[in-house]
Amino acid sequence: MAAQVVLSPVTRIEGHLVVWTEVEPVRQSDGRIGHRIIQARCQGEMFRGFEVLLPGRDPLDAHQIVQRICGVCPISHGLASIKAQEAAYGIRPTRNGRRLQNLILAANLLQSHLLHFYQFVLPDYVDWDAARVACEKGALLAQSPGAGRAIAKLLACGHGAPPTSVSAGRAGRYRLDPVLNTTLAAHWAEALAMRRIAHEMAAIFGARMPHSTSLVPGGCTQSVTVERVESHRVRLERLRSFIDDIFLPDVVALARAFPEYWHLGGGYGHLLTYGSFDLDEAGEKLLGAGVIIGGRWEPLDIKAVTEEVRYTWVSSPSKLHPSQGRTQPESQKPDAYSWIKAPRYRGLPMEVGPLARWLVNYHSPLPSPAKPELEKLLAMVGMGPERLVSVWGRIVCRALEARLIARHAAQWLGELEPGRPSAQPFQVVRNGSGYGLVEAPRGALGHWLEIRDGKIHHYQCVVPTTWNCSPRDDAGQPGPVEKALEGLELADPQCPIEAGRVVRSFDPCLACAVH
Ligand code: NFE
Ligand code: MG
Repeated sequence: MAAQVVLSPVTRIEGHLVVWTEVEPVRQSDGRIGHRIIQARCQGEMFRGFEVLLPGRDPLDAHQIVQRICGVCPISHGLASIKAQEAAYGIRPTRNGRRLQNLILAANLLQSHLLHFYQFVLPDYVDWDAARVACEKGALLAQSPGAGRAIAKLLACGHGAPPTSVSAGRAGRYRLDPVLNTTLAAHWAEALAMRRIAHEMAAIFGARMPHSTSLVPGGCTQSVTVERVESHRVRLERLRSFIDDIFLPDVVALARAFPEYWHLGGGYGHLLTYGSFDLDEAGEKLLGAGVIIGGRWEPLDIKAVTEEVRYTWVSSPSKLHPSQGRTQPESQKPDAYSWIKAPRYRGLPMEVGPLARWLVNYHSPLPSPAKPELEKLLAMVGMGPERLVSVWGRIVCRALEARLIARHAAQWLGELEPGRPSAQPFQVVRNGSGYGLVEAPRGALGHWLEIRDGKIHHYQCVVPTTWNCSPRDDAGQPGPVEKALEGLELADPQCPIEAGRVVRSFDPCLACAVH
């Protein structure tokens, strides 16, 4: 008989996501009775209304206002808005301006990727109580003095325990050996310090974090000085050594300890990316744009994006392209179950995020730095590329990406030209339109803007978590996270940690999703 298992709240980040699942009993390989998820529904529980409050305002306020969609990925929203404005005003950033925009976005992305693995993923796998006990007893000090010292320091400085997962403390669900368990717990704390460094890097050129005040259409108002470049460089070097020596090895070690998650949480495998980090005026990207549908690479067609709303609490029409999209809240709509819209690409639910960026580039006919990096990683963990559409695939691609972006950030920093202009002069047009596509840490982000009589007339955002956590569409097709949960077995429905691990591998941010 089917029963319901509800995860709420699911995320350890902004916003409220509830996952409703229907489960049926199933006999597990060890003979015990577990439960299998038959179907899942993602519910975004709140309404934000940025698309409603922007019309009527000065277009130059847009990139400030939209950064408030999120404190975790504000730079992505700011840049999507700036790119939409640059298209409307007919300008491009200066060389310094483009590199500064890249560097601020890169710092924000590195901060976010560390946050995801250490603060959101680890509490699902690390037994924090065991780490604390090991540390208090001093039992591990002899085996791993570094880990023991880091934990002792952490407890002494009052950070306390990380937020517990829905299932933390349940015996038998954790299986890391004590040294690795304690080491990862210590890195949880070290990652907090690394994230502060990343925020400082973003603030050096972004003027403040979160919510930069220096980003403008055409570049950045912060000038390039030798002092700023050096101040950024020392921080980036520190961050790079943490990413190379600790982050990536930690991800691989955790994946080795829980190898079944290479086979769990896959879903459709339809992937979409707009391409990330502009390398030149012509629009060449570090990681290219594209989609994968049914295992095959295709070029991106931005006209194929629509948003469906049959199950969303809005009364506006369905299947509109975002340049025409509307957001009219309707909390009493029959059958609707989420404030999140359902973006679709040619009618298909698409997963976005680091996995999409890396696998699209891996299968792309064009050269990409993602190919050799992924090849090496897959050889190291002994998996084929087909295993990447999984919990570990998402997490491993995020770590590889952190390493690649940090490396390129060092190059962009070296290419800055002190004394040269960081921004392009421009005029706000009285009438015009444009859209801006960015890869946010969590995936493809688009802002569509129309200006009439010098004011914002129309503004729509289609956001990474809107794609991933979308509800069913008009045809009843589940969203990517809903699909990834289908068939997943839960050992104990009172403690659905397997479902938490799958959902959190997408790194959902609900404040962004409902914007
Ligand atoms: Ni609130 Fe965001 C990112 C964006 S996710 S974190 O990354 O855009 O939907
Ligand atoms: Mg929207």
